[in-house]
Amino acid sequence: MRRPLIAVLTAAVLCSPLATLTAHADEVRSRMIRFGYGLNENSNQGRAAKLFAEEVAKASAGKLKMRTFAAASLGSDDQMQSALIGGAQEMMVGSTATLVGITKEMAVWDTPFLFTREQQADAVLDGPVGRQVMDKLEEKGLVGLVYWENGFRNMTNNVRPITKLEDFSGIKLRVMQNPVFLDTFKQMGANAVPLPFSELFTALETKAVDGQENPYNTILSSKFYEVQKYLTVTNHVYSPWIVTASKRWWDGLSQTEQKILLDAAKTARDFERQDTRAEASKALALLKDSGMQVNEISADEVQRMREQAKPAIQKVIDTVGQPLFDQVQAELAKTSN
Ligand code: KDG
Repeated sequence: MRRPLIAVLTAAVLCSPLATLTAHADEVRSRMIRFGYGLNENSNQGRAAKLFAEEVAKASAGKLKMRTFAAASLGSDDQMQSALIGGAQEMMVGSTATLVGITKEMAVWDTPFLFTREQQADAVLDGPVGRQVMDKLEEKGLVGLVYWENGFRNMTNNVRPITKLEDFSGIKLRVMQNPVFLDTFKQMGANAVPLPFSELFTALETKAVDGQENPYNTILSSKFYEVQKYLTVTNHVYSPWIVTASKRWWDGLSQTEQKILLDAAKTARDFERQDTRAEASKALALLKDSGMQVNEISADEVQRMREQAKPAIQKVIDTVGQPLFDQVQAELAKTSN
């Protein structure tokens, strides 16, 4: 019996290379995804990682199995970044600051005093220039999905309360492995010591360094209050985290699999920002209860810090280029309206 023309045409299309591509575009295969991060499981970073994995499993009917690895168990941020580039690990969340050696444009987010409110950071990071900087990762073998929030960074140390610029003098201060942080705190008069986050608690405990700077949530979840006496509220930098994937691995995913991961990363981002902000004020109260001596640095002294940080800000401009720096400033100006 002659088959209707439509049946013949349908069969031809379904067996065509286009159909095969389309089928692959929709395919969701069983995969194990290793997602590494540096903070403890009981932290804002850990809670967001857990939700991310749950959302991925839910959206893929359990086919995409994301296993989360806390406390730098897969390595420090820079080690995990290398593992993603080499294809030895699929995904991670970590600091943008440690990516500067891979993609120099990431340094723009380390600019001292760039943001003064979280809402400014959300608008700029989730806007066109945040995406533009993230896309620069691809040429180095990484795919940026979304930014999460580490938060505004504050100073802790065991030598003295920081009440004025001169109090930084001589403090051995651990900083992230990043030239802007190194320059900023050298300008402040501290003896800046770059170390991976995974080595920080031991360095504080053994007095290899006197102090460090991180958001309240991190100071609490990493138990720095056990080895740090003074906490000074400086809010000197807003730190983003960034969720990244191995490009070598990502490019092998179907469009549906990529969309599942991106949508889940965005859901986890929105949760993580809310959780981080809600927990930050609680963390500060708990740090005070733990016996840390907390002080606010005056607006005049913050202004002196801003002045002192100008050469470091110029170094950011020299590193990322004036056009990108100006683009970020233009996006920032839109948020204040
Ligand atoms: O792995 C931990 C890092 O992602 C992040 O917390 C970086 O703030 C950071 C620091 O001080 O190293």
